[in-house]
Amino acid sequence: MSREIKTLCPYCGVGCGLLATSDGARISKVRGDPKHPANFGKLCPKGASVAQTVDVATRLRSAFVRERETEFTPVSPSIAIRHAAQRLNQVIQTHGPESVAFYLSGQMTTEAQYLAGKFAKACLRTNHCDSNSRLCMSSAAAGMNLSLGSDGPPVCYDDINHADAFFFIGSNAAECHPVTFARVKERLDRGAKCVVADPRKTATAQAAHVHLAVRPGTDLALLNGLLHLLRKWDKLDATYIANHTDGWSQLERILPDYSPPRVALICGIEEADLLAAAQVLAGAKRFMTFWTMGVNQSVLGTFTSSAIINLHLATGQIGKPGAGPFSLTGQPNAMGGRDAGYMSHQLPGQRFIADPQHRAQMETFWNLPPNHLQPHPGYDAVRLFDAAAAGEIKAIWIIGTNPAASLPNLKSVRAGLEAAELVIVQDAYNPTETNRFAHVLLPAAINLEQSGTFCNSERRVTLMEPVVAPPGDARPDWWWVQQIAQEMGYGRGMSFANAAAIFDEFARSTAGRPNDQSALHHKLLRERGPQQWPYPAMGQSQSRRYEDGRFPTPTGKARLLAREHVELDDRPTRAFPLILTTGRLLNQWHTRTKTGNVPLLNKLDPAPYLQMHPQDAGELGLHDRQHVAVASRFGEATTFLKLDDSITPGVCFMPIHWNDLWAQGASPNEAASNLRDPISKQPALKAVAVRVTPANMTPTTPPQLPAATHAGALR
Ligand SMILES: Nc1nc2c(c(=O)[nH]1)N[C@H]1C(S)=C(S)[C@@H](COP(=O)(O)OP(=O)(O)OC[C@H]3O[C@@H](n4cnc5c(=O)[nH]c(N)nc54)[C@H](O)[C@@H]3O)O[C@H]1N2
Ligand SMILES: Nc1nc2c(c(=O)[nH]1)N[C@H]1C(S)=C(S)[C@@H](COP(=O)(O)OP(=O)(O)OC[C@H]3O[C@@H](n4cnc5c(=O)[nH]c(N)nc54)[C@H](O)[C@@H]3O)O[C@H]1N2
Ligand code: SF4
Ligand SMILES: [Mo]
Repeated sequence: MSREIKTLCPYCGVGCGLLATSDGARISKVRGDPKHPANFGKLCPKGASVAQTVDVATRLRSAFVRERETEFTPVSPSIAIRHAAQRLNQVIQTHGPESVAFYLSGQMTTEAQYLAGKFAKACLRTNHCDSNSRLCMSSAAAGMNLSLGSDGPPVCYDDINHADAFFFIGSNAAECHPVTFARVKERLDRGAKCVVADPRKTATAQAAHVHLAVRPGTDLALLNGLLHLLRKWDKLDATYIANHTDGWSQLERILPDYSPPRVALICGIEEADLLAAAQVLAGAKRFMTFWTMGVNQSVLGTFTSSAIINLHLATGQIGKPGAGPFSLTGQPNAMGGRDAGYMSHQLPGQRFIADPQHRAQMETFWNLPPNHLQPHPGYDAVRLFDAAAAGEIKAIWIIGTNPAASLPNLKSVRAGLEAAELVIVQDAYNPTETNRFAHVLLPAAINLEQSGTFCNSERRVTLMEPVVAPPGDARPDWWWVQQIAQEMGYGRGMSFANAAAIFDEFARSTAGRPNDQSALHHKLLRERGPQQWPYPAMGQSQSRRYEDGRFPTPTGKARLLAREHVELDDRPTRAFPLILTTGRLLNQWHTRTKTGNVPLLNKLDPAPYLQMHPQDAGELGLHDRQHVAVASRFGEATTFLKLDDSITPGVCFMPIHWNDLWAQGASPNEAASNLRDPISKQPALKAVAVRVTPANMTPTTPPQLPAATHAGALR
């Protein structure tokens, strides 16, 4: 008998609720949940077609093991678990616990993120446990922590209904957060105003009243320039500044350097456009600023995030309906992961490894002896693979991410994966660029096949219910972690009956913290529907933070931070005259393991390319659809040329979705910069100086695993 079950879209951080109809074996229909506050029934093409990614030929249905150089052999879950546990124990005995690293993902459930982090940091005692949030939101998180005293956006989706101006900076929300953008679009249709800062005339920019086609890496100058104008026009909120912030005098001191002519010059925009943008903000009763990777993935990502927050603090545009800085969440559960402490400098409940009090609190919570937790933050994602290449990290366990495609510095990533004695990859699909490096390959259940929670962009926790059973031997991510932990002898503290029990422990760990969700549990979420944290509210509003003007900093005030623009190291030179930026397309998801299975999505966004202005192509003697090599001082990628005058001359763009499985060397990350933000350690994936020349590109045939019906696998 068919039933309609409540679950969640597995793609972006908008976190749309889904209703999936299934007879338990097959999903016959998916529609948007009309009651879910993230989407009220709406879905974008990815969410609407998600049923076509479940029972597909590329699902990983069995565990595999591979001894060095030999072929993959299908094995039963119990053999895989025993093998992984033995090999991990061997590595730890020979090289110590800190030779083991974990690389986790914002696409795992909070339960799996929490359990994997606990296993690494509390059981094994290695802090080398990072996640792909390092590539995604670590600058935004660092900016929010520094400026506001806590991670997590202050606003909610409903604020969109109360704002009369919107500023998108480094965000192509029309393609990357389409359902949220549709809400903004409705407001624009009724007269609200919109400014977009992006070097490309994206779908988002096309909806804007003012499009600032900034030179990559100049957003900080732009933001200081806007604040300069708002101050000059007497649009600041002196009372709010005085009562609720620290640092105004230092910030005020740097503003005169950001005069309109200078800012226009730095950003490569017209002064009139800068003034028009400032007028939109000055004329708004309430405005919201959305930012994502165009800001975060830069050496200035943390500073620029703080500069966005400055704009809101100085104008008092925060803590009230329709106002506030909104860092949109990339992955569906990146917020849950940061709440669960899945980065190498974090512990659960927005605690930090480097803080002795926070370590002591978690030692008590986890029943560990004092000083059990390692006191130093572990390696970030990039350093972790470098350390593997250098022979320091000997075992890497990768869950729900595809680093051999998505990290910069790919040569080092591959070298690290080759050099490691033990690579465990837990993925739901095969092939991927990373799977071929595995010694142990574990088949994961996806989120339509398990119960667990995701926390979306507006801090809303939704429970997903299993719609169909996982195929073959696939199991939830937390289950694999728990089984291997128990096999290694960590029974205590790693014996949960189900995802709900893990959630309960995670939720308790947040009690009294800024992201308190200690009163949430699966049953409540099932009965009352998705909820925002803080929960319990403790007298605060759940939908909007900081309404009382108090911030979780030592002084109770938010920090205005004076951050100066500096020129990027990767400026164009004679040898590398263009700036390459990278990003997303509406109908593809990251490395395409899911969206690659959906015919309609592949018809809409079929192939990789390098987007270039015809004027640049003319000067370089290149023509449309030609194969080209894109070389930087770090490496070289190959792709097709696509001429398009919606991009700023001097800048070119490659989507990130097509990597080695498409064609050897197709990933833009072959040429990515290895520079990083010094505070958040976030890689500067949005700007690298390149040269583009004619080349040849050869398609790859994907590597195959031997067929394994789970019944036939080695037991
Ligand atoms: N369809 C789809 N949606 C997705 C995803 C997906 O794979 N596909 N992934 C999800 C994830 S994990 C994330 S993190 C988000 C990312 O969401 P976004 O950040 O909106 O997406 P990107 O395309 O990475 O980058 C946004 C824009 O930054 C611009 N940009 C580049 N350099 C600069 C700069 O220096 N300054 C400014 N102002 N802009 C710049 C680029 O031209 C690009 O249009 O999307 C999420 N949603
Ligand atoms: N040049 C450049 N590089 C970038 C970016 C950019 O803008 N430019 N963006 C960066 C950002 S923001 C991000 S978030 C990353 C994304 O990069 P990745 O995280 O590497 O991308 P995905 O393709 O989403 O990888 C997820 C993997 O997990 C698998 N999977 C899916 N569901 C499950 C599950 O439930 N369990 C398990 N175990 N596996 C599952 C998928 O098959 C896939 O192999 O890329 C980063 N890299
Ligand atoms: S907007 Fe994001 S969460 Fe919503 S359906 Fe599309 S991909 Fe899924
Ligand atoms: Mo991301």
